[in-house]
Amino acid sequence: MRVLILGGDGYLGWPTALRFSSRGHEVAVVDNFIRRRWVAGVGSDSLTPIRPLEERIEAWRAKSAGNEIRSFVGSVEDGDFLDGIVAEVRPDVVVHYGQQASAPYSMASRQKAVETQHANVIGNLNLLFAIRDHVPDCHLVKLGTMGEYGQPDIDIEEGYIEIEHKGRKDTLPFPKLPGSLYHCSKVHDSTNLHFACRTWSLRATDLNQGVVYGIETEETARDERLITRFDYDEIFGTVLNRFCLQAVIGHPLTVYGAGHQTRGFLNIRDTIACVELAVANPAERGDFRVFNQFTEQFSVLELAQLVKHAGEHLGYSVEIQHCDNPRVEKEEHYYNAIHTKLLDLGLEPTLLGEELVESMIHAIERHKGHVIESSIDPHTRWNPGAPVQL
Ligand code: USQ
Repeated sequence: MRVLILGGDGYLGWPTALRFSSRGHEVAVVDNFIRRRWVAGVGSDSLTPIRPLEERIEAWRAKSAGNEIRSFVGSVEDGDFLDGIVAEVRPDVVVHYGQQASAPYSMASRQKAVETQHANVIGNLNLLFAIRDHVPDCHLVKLGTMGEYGQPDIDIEEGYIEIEHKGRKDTLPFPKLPGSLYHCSKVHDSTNLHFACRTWSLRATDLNQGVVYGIETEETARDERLITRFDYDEIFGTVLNRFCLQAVIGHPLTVYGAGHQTRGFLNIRDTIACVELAVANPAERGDFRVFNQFTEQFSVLELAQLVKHAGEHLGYSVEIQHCDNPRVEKEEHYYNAIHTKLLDLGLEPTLLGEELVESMIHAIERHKGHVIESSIDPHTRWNPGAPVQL
């Protein structure tokens, strides 16, 4: 297959490119390196020393005995650029990771909120038109987020819910309660994708992914030059990655508020497995499929306790600190999200346990000299006008 990966220089995009290339597919990646610049702009850097894209691609060619990955440098927000690439590559599959993926970034200022929604919504829209005009049979695999649903007081279904209302019944998109302006952008994307599938008979799978953790995949572990990025700062780091790093450098674990916020989580290795499964089992023409892509639910406090336990087992002294919650989010809530569709396709989850946390801690130890500690504590408040709760 010809596989086009948007955001192919990123945390998940790069390992995905390696996986499809290792399976013998023709892979092309698009990236404008904005994630590298965004992270530098908030005063941080990837913990892992990632190489420039061309060096990574060269290292992969050497390691894989000649596999080529084509690269295109530019922004998905540039509709003519993206249109030209889709016309040239004629992909069978597009995997779209090329977005601003941080909730705190989108809440930091008006400019950053506008930048997020523009990058995400316009980039996705440009892609839908390019697919319609050049490769209408192509399967679009788009990264969505579990955060589109929020935390309603009912079970969360996979994309759709059957509703009975005033004696009539229909199956409709599950209601959305996004938790940040970033999450709102993903809701807008889902609406546009669904519309494009209904109107132009495109085929798309929206992977509503939970919070990803982990540092390496089968392919990135094959050579130091193939490593993927690992963020731990307050804006771009996700919670379990942050806690593991905090344990290693002796920083108290930053639990926001009570810590009973519950989310779906998955290992980076499972992200790649889920994308492979979605690609191997494409949506039908006209079908907008939604998969809830996570393997286990945890509260933030449960994760902190797990990291404390694993860290102490390795000889670290680990303190859990309940900070004033910089976000506006429920800290006590019901949470039960259905996630059977990927399991039905054959996903074998990598379950989180102390051993896995210890292996992450060991991987972090190798790079701890690069940590920029000033980027860790939370400063980005969802509602800067509200009084701080101490
Ligand atoms: N949290 C802490 N302490 C921290 C960092 C976070 O308690 O140091 C809490 C947050 O308040 C939140 C939870 O942990 O309740 C998750 O936060 P996160 O920063 O790990 O993840 P989030 O902002 O939700 O976003 C991440 C990815 C995003 C993806 C989303 C999936 O950055 O791209 O869409 O996870 S989901 O959470 O299911 O919406």
